Amino acid sequence: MKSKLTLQQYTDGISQGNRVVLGQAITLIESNLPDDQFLAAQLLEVILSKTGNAIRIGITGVPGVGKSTLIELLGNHIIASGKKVAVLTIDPSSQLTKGSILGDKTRMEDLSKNPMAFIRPSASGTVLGGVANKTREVMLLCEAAGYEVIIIETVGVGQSEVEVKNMTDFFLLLMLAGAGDELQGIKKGIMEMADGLAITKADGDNIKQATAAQAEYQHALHLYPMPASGWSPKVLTCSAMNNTGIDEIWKMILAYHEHTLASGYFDLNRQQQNIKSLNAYADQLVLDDLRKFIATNAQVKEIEQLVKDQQISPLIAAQKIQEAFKRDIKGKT
Ligand SMILES: Nc1nc2c(ncn2[C@@H]2O[C@H](COP(=O)(O)OP(=O)(O)O)[C@@H](O)[C@H]2O)c(=O)[nH]1
Ligand SMILES: [Mg+2]
Repeated sequence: MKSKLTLQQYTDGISQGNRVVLGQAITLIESNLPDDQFLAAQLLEVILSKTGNAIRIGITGVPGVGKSTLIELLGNHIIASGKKVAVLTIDPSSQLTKGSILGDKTRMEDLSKNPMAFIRPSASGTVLGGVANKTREVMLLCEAAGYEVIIIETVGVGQSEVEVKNMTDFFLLLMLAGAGDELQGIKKGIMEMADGLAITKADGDNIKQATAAQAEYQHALHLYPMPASGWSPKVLTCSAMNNTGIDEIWKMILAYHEHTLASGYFDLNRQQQNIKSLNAYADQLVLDDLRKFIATNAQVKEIEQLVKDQQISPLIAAQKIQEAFKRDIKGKT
């Protein structure tokens, strides 16, 4: 599909907080057509000065822990305090199952009807530039459109939570009481990444267990060294069913925000995240060039044949390709 709007129309629409245009701009960003990508890059450049003002929250946890249900309530709660909220979901499995995003949509039905909210499932894993940078770009568009809080939901499996940690200010890990860490599929290192933990479904017969888990995790977190943020992660309990603990979660995020703004860590972290994003783009661009070179260069074909015939080792062959690639670049500049 060809993009129908001009750069000016995208920019104006987004500045006015026009949700339809915002949606179209996101589609543009997610497009793999070279023309669209060119326009998308320009758009991101133009809106840059209007970005960065939101509180960016990442929420992770195994499927079924209650992320979407909590986000619906938390989103409405934040909106009630007067802030516009955008929710982006990254679900690596959605491509296969096709079910979970639909499920999310229904569970966030209430929030999605709220004119102060914007909900968007992320592009699947096939987009150029990777899911992480695409999600980041979508987040920037939402900020330029006036959303003051961005919530990114990601499933706590695979690489995505590291990527989400790298694009958010506050990383919230949701846990179930009574299930061991292994059972929950929580990889080592995720706990250390969290700025806050919430034990979900603390309702009915589960309340006692949830409170016990809260103490247990709080103790476990104390054993970790103090994070660079200077903020010691808190553990809370919550129930979306009973609507309890939601305000506490929001207050924790605000306290973190104030704490890190005052210490300077907030800006430092954002700067480091910008550099990480730059590095990811740079890797991607150089890799694209290299792949193109490998696919088309005659000398590479000869080197490949030598590897097939066991005349040279793959490592030496790779070094030869690197040298040929460098010569090729030099020849062009
Ligand atoms: N008892 C109880 N069930 C909940 C709560 N929050 C979510 N659930 C249920 O847990 C299931 C998974 O919730 P969902 O939000 O889709 O989890 P996600 O996969 O982490 O996004 C759903 O059936 C919810 O109704 C809660 O606070 N209490
Ligand atoms: Mg979900």
